[in-house]
Order: sequence, then structure tokens, then C-alpha cells
Amino acid sequence: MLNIKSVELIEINLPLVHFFETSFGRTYERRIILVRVEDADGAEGWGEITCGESPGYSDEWTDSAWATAEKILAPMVVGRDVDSAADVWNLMKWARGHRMAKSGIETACWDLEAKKLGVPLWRHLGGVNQTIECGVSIGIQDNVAQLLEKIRVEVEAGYKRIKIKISPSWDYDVIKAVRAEFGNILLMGDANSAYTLADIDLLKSLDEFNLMMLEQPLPHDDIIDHAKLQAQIATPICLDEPIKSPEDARKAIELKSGKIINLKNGRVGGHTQSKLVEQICRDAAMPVWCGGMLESGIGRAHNIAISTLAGYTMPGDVSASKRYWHEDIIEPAVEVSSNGTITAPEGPGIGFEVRMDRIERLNVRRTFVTDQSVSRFQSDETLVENLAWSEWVPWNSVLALVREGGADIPSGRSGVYEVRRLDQGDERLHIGKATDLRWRIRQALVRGKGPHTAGDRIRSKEDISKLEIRWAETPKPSGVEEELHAKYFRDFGFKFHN
Ligand code: OSB
Ligand code: MG
Repeated sequence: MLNIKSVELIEINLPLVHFFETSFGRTYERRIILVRVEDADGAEGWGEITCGESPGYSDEWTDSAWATAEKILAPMVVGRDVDSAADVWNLMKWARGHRMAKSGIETACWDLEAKKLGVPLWRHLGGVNQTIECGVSIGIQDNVAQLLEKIRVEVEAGYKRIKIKISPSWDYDVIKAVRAEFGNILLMGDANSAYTLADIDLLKSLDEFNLMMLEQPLPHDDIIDHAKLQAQIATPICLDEPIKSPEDARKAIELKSGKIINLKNGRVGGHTQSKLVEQICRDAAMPVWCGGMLESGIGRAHNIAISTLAGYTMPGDVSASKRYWHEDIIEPAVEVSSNGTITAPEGPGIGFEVRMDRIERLNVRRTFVTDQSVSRFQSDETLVENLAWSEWVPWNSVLALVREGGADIPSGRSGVYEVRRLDQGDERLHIGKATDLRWRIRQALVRGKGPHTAGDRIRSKEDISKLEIRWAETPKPSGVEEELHAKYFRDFGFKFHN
């Protein structure tokens, strides 16, 4: 049983030892959101939201993830009972997307649970290989000599596989120079979606370099053109950006969009989702490896833990702390052996100490979401008890009003609505946003059309003549509506899914 009492978000700013450049831009300093969860016994767990500083890799970025975690996701988790950390994803499932924000919270809950059980997280996740193989990801440099020097350092350090970032101004000639210098290393390129099928000739020409794989050559949301490309090149394609869920993995396997998947906790929404993707890939004999997002020690520790699962059969982008940070925020820092491996620690949870002293120094903002703050939020900020609720209106009357076009039903003002059955007291059949109400009634509940699953359930299971509905508007700005809805959904909406 797990019941999280508080979710704390802490943003730290951490300068990189060396800038990191990809086809979508250059990063000098990370803005990292750490997540600390605590339960009633005072046990804690740590996670990291791995999004970038701008929406160049995925649509999440530091400020959007902060707002989403604070206003939407954390309130869905605090104060709720679940059997285990494996169910935390389900608490947040109502919210679409925002997987990196979800992952920060979800992985923190896994750490907390493993700590309470006194077991290492990697074992708790079902890991089997305590020692994992490591590769490095080397960004685009100012010149080729600099790149060759960086590769030399990493090869000498023992890393098993070298990945270099490529882009249309840094591809064929650069790889050729690398191969001339390092003929035998396991080498791969990552384009971060810098090409299209129109670049087929260039992409075909890379076959001559015997790359271990070519990561994400085509657009970030594509798995169809990748299948066309894979059919025409010998180099195995590795998918990164478009694989956001187990379903995406299944479809990419079915379409033959690539031969390998770079699996990132953040991109798929946490450990539970990673485990599902890993299982699907293992069943299909598709190798996966753990990708990186320039994580601090906390995200790094989670990457180490998940990399111990059986399906992670290739060296990941999981490397030593010192490649990124002068001083990490965990103790000890992550170190890599001289033959390019990391051994997952035996301590409980992530198995590294979190350095609060250092986090305090690097911290730029902080917020707490607790059971109390959710209800305070409700009263102070969205004034739920002061909302002017309409009377309960029989469903049939609402339908008639909407059909006649003259309904006194809110549209445009933010707020919430509730649907209940006359004989079921306070139990809500559905909770929605007031600005959607008129549209919902027309499209789904009335006409029986549209993707409104609550509408389907209501129509198929309920006696329409016994339904009634009421709504409340708020003069607050429309962003408040999302919060109100999330809060209401959290309090009442989940009954509906049981
Ligand atoms: O495409 O794998 C990627 C970093 C930021 C965003 C996307 C990617 C990367 C990396 C770095 O390749 C991996 C790492 O060293 O953490
Ligand atoms: Mg990548």
C-alpha cells in the first residue's frame, strides 16, 4: 500500500562541464526539476523530470513541466491510496501527454517504495543484470579535431560504444574522419530528426561506415517513413523521439520502422511504462537500450536501475557523472569501470545519497503540494465553495434546451459541471469542464457521436430519464478551469473507472 502525503518540486540550475549540441540546439546549463515524494511515515523518494530547457526534443520543457506537475499531476497523486508504485501511472492517466513530468513523480514513488521495502530499486523493478554496459553520447563540436579528441578520451576510458550527434552540416565527412581514426569501435550516429526521406541518398551513403545503428534520422513523430527508409538502408535504425508508449513500440515493431529502440523513462512516462515497452520489445526480439537526457545523479540513478532489466541488451547513454557535472547532487557520484560498465548499487531505493546541501545551493524555486494545499488551493484560489452552482436540472430538459438552441447553459465561462443519477445521491457519473458542456451535450451525449467515452458509458448503462446535471461558473481565468476539473476529477471522477 502506498499513500503519498506530499510532492515537492525543486528546480536546480546546473552548468554542464562542456556544452551539449544536437541538431536542435546547444545547452550550456541545465534547468532540472527534482521531485521529492513523502508518505505518512516520513519515508521519501526522489525522481527527476528529464525535459529540456526548450521544447526542441519533445514538447515538454522546464516551465511547462513545472506547471503541469504542480497544478495537475501532483494533486492527482497526493492523498490517494494505491497498492504499489506500479499503479501511480494510473492515477495520472487522465492527463494526456506530459510524460516527463509524470515520470518524475512516478519514478520518485518507485524509489520511495523500494526504500520502504529495504530493497535496491533495480531488483524491485525486476532487474537481472546488476552490471550494465555503458556508452557515451558526444554532441556536435566546433570542429572535427575536437570531436576526435573527445572520442579518444571516451574510448580510453573504456566506454563500449560511441554515439555522435549528426546533422546536415555535420554528417558524412565527420563520420568518415571518425572512421579513419577509429576503425573498429562500436560507432553510431543520432540525428534527432534532422532529415527527411528526401535525404535518402545521403542516408544510404552512411551504410559504408558500418555504423552500429542510426538513431532517429527522420521527423520526431514519424514511424512510417522510418519503415520506408529502413527497407532501403543496411544500417539498423534506432527509434527515439516517436516511441512514447508501449502502443507506439508495438506499432513500430509491426511496421518495421526500425530494429532497435532507445528507451527513456521520461519519454514514456516512468518505470512502469518502460517495463511495458521492454516486455513488448523482448517478446519481439527487438533490442532496447537506455537513453539519456543529460540527467543529474537522480535521473541517472533511475536510468541505471531500469537498465538492469533483461531486454536492455545494448550499451546505453548512461555514463559517469563527471562527464556532465563538476560536482553531482548524489553521493557517491556515478562512476564507470575501466571496461565501461556500471554496477547498480546494493543500497535501498536508488542506492545513492541525495546531497541536500548541494541541492539547497543550486535551488532556484521550490513548491510543495500536499493534501492540505490541494484543499487550500481549492478554497483560496478557485473558491469552489463560493461557486454559484445552478440547480440540478433534469437531463431531458437540458437536452430539449440544447436542441432548441436557447439553453441557459454556460459556454465560454470557465467552470465545471457534474452529471449524477437521481437515486445515487452524491456519486458523480461524470465531471467535465463548463466550457465544453454545450459541445459535449451536442456531440456525444445527445447524438451518440464523438470520442466521448463518458457519454458512451452514460448512454449504454444509465436510464437517461433519471439523470440530472448542474454546473458552476467562475469569474477566474480559464486556466483555473483545468485546475478545478483536475481537483473534481480527483475527488469524484475515479469512481467511474472502477
Ligand atoms: O537524442 O538521445 C538524445 C540529450 C538530450 C536530448 C536528446 C538526446 C540526448 C542525448 C544525450 O543523446 C544522452 C546523455 O548523455 O544523457
Ligand atoms: Mg536520440
